[in-house]
Amino acid sequence: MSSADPPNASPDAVKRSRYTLRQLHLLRQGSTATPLRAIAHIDLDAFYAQCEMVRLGIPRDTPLAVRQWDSLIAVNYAARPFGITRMLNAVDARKACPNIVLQHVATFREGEGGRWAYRDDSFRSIKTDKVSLDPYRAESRKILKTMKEELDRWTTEYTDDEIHSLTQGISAGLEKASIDEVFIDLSPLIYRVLLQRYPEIRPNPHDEDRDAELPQPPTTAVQWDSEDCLIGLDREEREEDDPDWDDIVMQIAADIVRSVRMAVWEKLHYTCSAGIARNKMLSKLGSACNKPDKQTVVRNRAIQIFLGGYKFTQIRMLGGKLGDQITADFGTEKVSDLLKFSLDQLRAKLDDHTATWLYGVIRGEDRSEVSPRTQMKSMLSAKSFRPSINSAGQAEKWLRIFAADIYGRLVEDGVLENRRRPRVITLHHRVVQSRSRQIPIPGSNTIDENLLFELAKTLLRQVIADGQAWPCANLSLSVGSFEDGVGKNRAIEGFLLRGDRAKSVTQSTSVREADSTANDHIPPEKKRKVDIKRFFAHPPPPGDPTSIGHDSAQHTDQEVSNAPSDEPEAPALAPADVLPQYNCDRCSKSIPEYEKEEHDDWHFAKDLETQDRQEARNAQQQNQQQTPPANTSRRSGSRGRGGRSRGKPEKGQMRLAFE
Ligand code: DCP
Ligand code: MG
Repeated sequence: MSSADPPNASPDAVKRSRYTLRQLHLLRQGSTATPLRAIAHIDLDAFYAQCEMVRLGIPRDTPLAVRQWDSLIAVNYAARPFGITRMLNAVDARKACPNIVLQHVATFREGEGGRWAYRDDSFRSIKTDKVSLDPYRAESRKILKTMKEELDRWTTEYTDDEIHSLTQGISAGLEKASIDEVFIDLSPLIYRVLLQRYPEIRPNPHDEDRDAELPQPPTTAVQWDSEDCLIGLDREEREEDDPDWDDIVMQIAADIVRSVRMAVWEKLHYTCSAGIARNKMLSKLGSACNKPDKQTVVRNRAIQIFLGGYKFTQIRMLGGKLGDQITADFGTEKVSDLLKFSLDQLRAKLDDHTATWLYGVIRGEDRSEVSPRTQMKSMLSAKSFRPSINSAGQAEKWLRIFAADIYGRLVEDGVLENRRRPRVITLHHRVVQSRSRQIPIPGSNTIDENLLFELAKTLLRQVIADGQAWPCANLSLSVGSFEDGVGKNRAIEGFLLRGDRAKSVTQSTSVREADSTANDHIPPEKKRKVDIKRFFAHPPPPGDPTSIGHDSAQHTDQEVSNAPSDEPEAPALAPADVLPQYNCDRCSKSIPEYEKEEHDDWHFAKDLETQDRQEARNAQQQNQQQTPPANTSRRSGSRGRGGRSRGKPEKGQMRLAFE
């Protein structure tokens, strides 16, 4: 097969796909512009409950719920048939299921230092204890690591040398969305597998028309695993039709996700559910459809029927006032009803941007990116007091606990490796109304538990000196305004560079850190010469202009600053001497001719992304203008078909902060 095959040459000619070569190759960079994208959303089943089952070795068929004081915050699947939900309290849960295990979360305890522990009497110790989520965060980290390892295994196992050179440095992007859920952009990984399975689609400099439809894949049926839950096809589609490239992509995605879930089960004994679809919105709705321990595939040809069953108010951003307004304007909450309105009809009642965005969303369009670099902006540790506290001594005991809690989380965040550190510490306290005071964290000090405690005490003294400290009903400590440290900068360089060069930067910078004095004596000219030699030793990998070519030369300064100073030097050879160059009109970069197609694709994808982002921003602004802050919570959206509304926190229960 090649794109040189004439399209529609004769009735017997190769059947054409609905996708183009360009759309297929955009998978390589995980571009949001291709309809062939594959995104997975994986959500742990009854997460905190599973953590306790694993920790305590409790069999899966034993009903268990995790309690926080009298409330339930997680209910395992064995307990759910008894009607136990997070809405029940511990006493009612016990009535409904006398054999249920009610495990209290771990707590910090006033006066017992800064260490959390599981305690038999925590449930009646709300006055002296503070919840710790550390055990669940630790499990979450292990699960994430296992998922990454399994994805890496796919990256390394399923590539021959040619594919390696075509796809070097690219891998699946993973975004941690909360303590128990991740999004994975599988597109780059699937691209590798496709090239492996179908050598005929490997990039070819003679591909003339990249926008012509591809031939259909050389297969007549897709082998789905019997465990996969497939959403039925839209009305006009038929299962017996030959698969197109999107079906193949989804099937590979399902294989990868199944193996990731299996790895988590085999290594750590957690089950999780997944949704697989062409974007984040659809995959998230999908993962909630068949819980527990199942994966749901929303094929492109099934999107309309799938979404048609939802209320649009269940879709992200439509849960608040905007959703209410649309319901009132169009007299329905159903996606299927709204689909009957043309774009012009939507525009008649909504502003242009909202109308366009809504028109796309209910048709399953969502070009939001999976962004692996999401980071916490602040960390907070808090406690409410009933009755209020009245002395510095009492407050200080809690400050010690807050300092320990926050420090533990800073360590997880890489403060010891100097990846990131907070610059500001704030004490919040409530007497009648909430107030806060903050001070900078001195940059010269190593951050540890004691430093945080001392700074917190300083803030407390200031609050007391203000004369408005008691009776205190709520006290909390937070750190924020994070700055990146040396370690983090290195990680970003590794992210921006690709493949072997990224590896060599990472390796070399770590050497430099370990032996920085040894490198300091290398004179600048020496560093530059070695730099040029290394940089041109291999042609730069294809890809986006922000990560390759000229820009990356500046990174190579670091790459070479570790080169032994007595290393013999090869003559510098510029790529322009050996490869025909192409000058891009759009970004004025000069790149090797053979990368032109991919470079054009990059611009094409970026343009679409910019346009999407603008549309999303407009829709968000519109939503914010109409939605009061209380409704903007991550948890305000519902979980989809058969899903449970998160609603308000249960009585007596604080909404817990997620990462
Ligand atoms: N959580 C909480 N309070 C809430 C909601 C959730 O403390 N109001 C915690 C406990 C959950 C964890 O967050 O175990 C993950 O939340 P999910 O909504 O994913 O719920 P589960 O994982 O418990 O169940 P599911 O199988 O429905 O995902
Ligand atoms: Mg969950």
